[in-house]
Amino acid sequence: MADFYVGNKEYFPKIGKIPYEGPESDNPLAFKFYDPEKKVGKKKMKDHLRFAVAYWHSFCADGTDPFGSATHQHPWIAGAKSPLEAAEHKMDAAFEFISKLGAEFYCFHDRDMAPEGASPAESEKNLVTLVGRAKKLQKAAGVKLLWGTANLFTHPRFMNGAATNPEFGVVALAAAQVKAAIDATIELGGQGYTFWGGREGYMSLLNTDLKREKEHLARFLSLARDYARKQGFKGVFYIEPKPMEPTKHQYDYDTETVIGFLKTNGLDKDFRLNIEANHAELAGHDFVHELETAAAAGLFGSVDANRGEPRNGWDTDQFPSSYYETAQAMYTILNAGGFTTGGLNFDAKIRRNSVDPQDLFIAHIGGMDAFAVGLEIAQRIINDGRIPGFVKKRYSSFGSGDGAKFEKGELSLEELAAIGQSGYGKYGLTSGRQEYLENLFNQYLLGL
Ligand code: XLS
Ligand code: NI
Ligand code: NI
Repeated sequence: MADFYVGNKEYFPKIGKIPYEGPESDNPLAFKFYDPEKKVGKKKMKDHLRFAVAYWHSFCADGTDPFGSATHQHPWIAGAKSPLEAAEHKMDAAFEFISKLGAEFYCFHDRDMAPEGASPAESEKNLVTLVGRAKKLQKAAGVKLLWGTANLFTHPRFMNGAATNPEFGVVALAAAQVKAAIDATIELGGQGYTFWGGREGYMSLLNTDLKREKEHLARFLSLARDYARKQGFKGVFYIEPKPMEPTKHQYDYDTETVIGFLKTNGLDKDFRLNIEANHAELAGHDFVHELETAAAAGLFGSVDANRGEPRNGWDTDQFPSSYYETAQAMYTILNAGGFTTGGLNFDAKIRRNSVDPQDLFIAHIGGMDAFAVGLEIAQRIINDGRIPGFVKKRYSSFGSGDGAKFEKGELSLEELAAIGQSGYGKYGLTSGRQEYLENLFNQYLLGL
């Protein structure tokens, strides 16, 4: 068990590689359902699920909340002589954790990995140094980068926004940061690059030119896309919708809003959606609604896997645990063809009072098990065919004859009206059978 680490020092010495032990196991540090090599449908579990660890929550967050100070003692911080050295230790711990957990991917913000310097040039130099280390550790740990991003919300200079800041100078500074973060993502072989518009929105319309800010956002994203493509980036750009927090209103409110924005600005060829469960909830939607909406537009990309606390109105970022939700999500994802460049990124944090080193492992194990269960249920629903068959049949009147003509745009409103009148009294009272389908879903949930 000992000596299993990839950096210069072992930071989780009491914990070895997390094994799969099956549903009967009472070992909290083992998978009960996530069996990476197990085949589900045509692919292995690990290739369906493409789990990623979020650098920021797992290795940077320390339990601080608006009412209290840090509770998590990170052993990798102690003894470091400079912020850069602390970042190196943190990185060693991160890759040790990810490889012990057996996740294939990770995601990061520039500032999670490397400290801000005294100038943009120094910040970039710090990032380049840490990226060099990450490249080696990725190889040693067998871990890949799902996506990178720039933190354009923590520093005070971004208090009025980044790409949508009313001061041009700040927009330009944000560009310097994004350029460096794109370079880092390319260098690390990242399969995606994410934009989450933390402060791209407004606190009050009394001081905001909304039209101009949205145009600036579109311009900024286009420039970033063009730069990355010029540098040879082949991956996917993601927008991660969230309705609010920290702003009163974020321009990337929800999936439907982002689809409209991307299409309006000609960005829908390069950008897809990165959907976060907790953000869906804050927007007043089910997680599966957001997934289905993105998939319907052909713009589904990736997932920030977490859950909210339905009675709270903020981004609690808890680890996913509901089989009902993971099954619904995986059913939609499988129907959309599964992940290509995307994956399930645990944008989730352990609670402030989860202070044991093993809590971080246990949280991820639970999240991975929950999605493994969801995947198996979803595959069961597809194999059995009753639910998809029901939906297909429900729309079968569009499969031929006048219904098919309507779909192809071959009927005028007059023709449609005449067909309607001739069929009067024959249609409309077909049961949607929602309760039957919900009961079926519950049976699949129990594996019956
Ligand atoms: C915050 C977001 C953030 C993004 C990455 O609410 O979820 O963590 O995923 O910037
Ligand atoms: Ni997120
Ligand atoms: Ni979030």
